[in-house]
Formats: sequence, C-alpha cells, structure tokens
Amino acid sequence: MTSKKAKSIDWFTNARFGMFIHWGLYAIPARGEWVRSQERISNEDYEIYFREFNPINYNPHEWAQLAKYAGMKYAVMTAKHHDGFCLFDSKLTDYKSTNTPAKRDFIKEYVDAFRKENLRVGLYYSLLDWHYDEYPAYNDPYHPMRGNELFKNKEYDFSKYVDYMHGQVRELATNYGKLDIMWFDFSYEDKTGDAWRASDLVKMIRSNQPEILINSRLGGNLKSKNPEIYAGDFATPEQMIPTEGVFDELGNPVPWEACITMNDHWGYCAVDKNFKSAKQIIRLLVECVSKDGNLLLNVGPNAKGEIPEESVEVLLQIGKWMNKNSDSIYNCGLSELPKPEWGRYTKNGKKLYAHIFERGLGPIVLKGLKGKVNKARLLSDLSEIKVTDYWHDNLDGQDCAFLDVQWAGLPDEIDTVIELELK
Ligand code: H79
Repeated sequence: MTSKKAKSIDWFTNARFGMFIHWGLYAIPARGEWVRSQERISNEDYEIYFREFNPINYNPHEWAQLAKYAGMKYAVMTAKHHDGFCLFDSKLTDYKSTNTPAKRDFIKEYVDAFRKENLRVGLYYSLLDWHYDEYPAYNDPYHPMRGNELFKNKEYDFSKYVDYMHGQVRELATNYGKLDIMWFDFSYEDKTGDAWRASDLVKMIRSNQPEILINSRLGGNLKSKNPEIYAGDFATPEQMIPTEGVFDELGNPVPWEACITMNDHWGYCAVDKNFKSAKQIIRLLVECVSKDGNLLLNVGPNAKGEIPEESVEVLLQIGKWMNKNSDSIYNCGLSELPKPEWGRYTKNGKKLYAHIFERGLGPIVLKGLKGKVNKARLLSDLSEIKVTDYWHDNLDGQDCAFLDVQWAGLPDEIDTVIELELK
C-alpha cells in the first residue's frame, strides 16, 4: 500500500507549485465564498445568483496558460463548494451550471483546457452542502440556517446526503477522464471519517482512478503508523506553513501542500485589495519547498469568469522569476542543513540552492560546507561565483565555506538564487 502510494505521488512532490481556483455563484455577491454562512442567506434568497450566473468571459485556456506561465504544474478547481452549487453537469441535482443562463459544464471545459497545457488536474469537492435538503442546518456550526427557529424541528436523513455525495463523487471520478487529485473539504465535529462512509468513498474513487491523490480532509490520521484507508495521501495546512514540515509518528516525511489565498478570501471579493506581493509569494513557495512541501496558490475569478487583474499581475511576476529560477523549485526538497541566516536552502541531489533573501555584508557564509562545494553559480545567468574555504579574521569557526560575492545589493531583490554543486 505504502509503496504503491509512493510511486504515484512522485509527480506531486516534484511539482511543488499549483493553482487553486475558487469559483461559483458566490462570485456574484462578491463577498467571498462563505457569504451564505456569514450573512445567513437562505436558499431562496441565494437563488437570484443561480438565475443570473452567466460568466461570458470564462476561458479556462487563458487560465491554464497563465498557470503554466507562472510555473505551476497542476491545478485544483471547485466542482462544488459549501453552497452546494455544482459547476459540473451532475445527474443527481438540478443545482448546476448547465441549468443557469450559462448552460455550460465548466468542469469539463476546465479539465480539457488544463490538460491541453500539460497541467495535472484536480477537483475540489465540498463535504459540506448548504443547499441539499438533508444536510443538517439548525444544529450545524456553519450552516446559513443554524439556530433558525424555522429549522428547529426539521428532520434530516443524513444518510441520504451521504448517498448523494458519494453519487456525485462517482460522477466526477468517472465522467471527466483521468484526475490527478481529489481535494475534499472538510471534516468537523462528528462529521468525519465513517460519518462520510469515507472508506467506501475512497475505495470507489481509487477503483476508478488508480493513480489519483486524495487529500487528508476526510478525517483519520495521516501521521499514524497505520493510517485509515481514508486518511489520504497528503496533508493540507491552510493559510499557514508548518514550522518544520510534516512528519509521521515514525519520523518519515509526509507529503504536504500549503493552500494560501492571494488576498484574504478564496472566492472573489470585490473590496478585498489586500494582495500579497509576488516577492512575498515567491518566498513562501521557497519556504514550502525548503520544508519538503508544495504551495497551492488560490485565485478567485469574478462573475464574468475573469481572474482578478491584481492576481494576474502577481502571477506574471512570479512567472518571470520562475523562468530563471525554477531549477531551485521543481524536484527540490529540504536539505539537512539548518536554516541559514540569509534565507533558505532547497536541494535536488548534489545541487544545493541558496536562496538569498538578505544581502548582509561581505561574503555569503555557508556554515558546515567547508571543503564541500565544487562550484557556485548565480542560477539566473549561470555566472560563476568564487567559493573559498577561508576568510581572513573569520570568527565563525572552522566549518564554513564562503561565497565571495561582489554585489552591494542583491541582484534579485525577490530572491537571488545561487546554485551550489556539492562534491
Ligand atoms: O475552500 C476554502 C475555504 O472556504 C475552506 N477551505 C478553503 C480551501 C474553509 N475555510 N475555512 N474553513 C474552511 C474552516 C472554517 C473557518 C471559519 Fe470562518 C471561521 C468559519 C467561520 C469562522 C472563515 C472565516 C470563514 C468564515 C469566516
């Protein structure tokens, strides 16, 4: 089991950088994908968006090209979010994009477009469903109708919802060709593991998609010595990067992927202009890789089907950097060396990449690498950098190598990468 998993996950741990796409009816109110819950909007009141949804500029080929240019290797798109609206042509509900004025299966178009750019494709599927009648509302902590007296005595047959959910996941696993990732969101309180009939769900998915990767949000403990069938293949820290990566109980590395937003919302939010800079995001990506993890960076397209300009701008800048420096990202992971003062290390075999975030003064000091560096080059143009094993008046001890750089400031303010060829 473990070795079988290990094989099909290699592409993922080599890819390192992916695009998360949160898109649905909530793009119209444009106050984020939790708008229904936060404003306690009823099914009836939310219906106006269903009747309106017509994203005339939806062009997943452009999204795929942008993801590709940014250096991303895969994508994950919301087939259904918590609001229950389906962007795919499900036979099990009328609440789907093919019944809106758009009349399109957006998931079909997405998988085709991204595959065409040689990007791996994943689907996000929400375990929560605020539209389906049998999903508990009154006592649920998140449902828009929580605590609403009108729902107090309503009866729910949760097993009907679980049947529906399994049926939809089966549709996704059988009607959209080879999927690389199924990304479930999320388990809470008693709604975890067996409550979702998660073992059967995972068996069904894997029988249809033998190489698919499944995230760890169906419940269970991925870090255990004997993880449950439904514990998944990779961990998903959200809006944070684990301090030292993720390891199981035996100390073996667990594949992980940090998912982060560019501003402060996943779904489109018209007034949220709190965007991170390309520099911040590139450094976060490097941090993930330096800890053996991936970065899944979100975009929230608007009601016209356009990725916000601010996000496009940042992705283009990331692409410009990746174009020169992606050898220090793809196929790379953690080095055994402790985090250096000036930035981060990533490593691929005998190639060690020094990501310099802070210029400091004088030589770049490589602690622990005395006598171990064959060659050093600036990754962006492969220009030689002199390495020495001695520095006059060095008080740092005897184990250092030194990069005799001649710059006053950093050649690349975002992240100057030096490729070190180890002996
Ligand atoms: O799909 C994205 C989010 O909608 C979903 N997971 C990512 C990938 C998610 N975000 N947060 N959660 C699930 C957990 C719930 C957080 C909450 Fe809240 C805190 C719910 C209520 C308070 C965040 C802040 C959402 C509304 C306010």
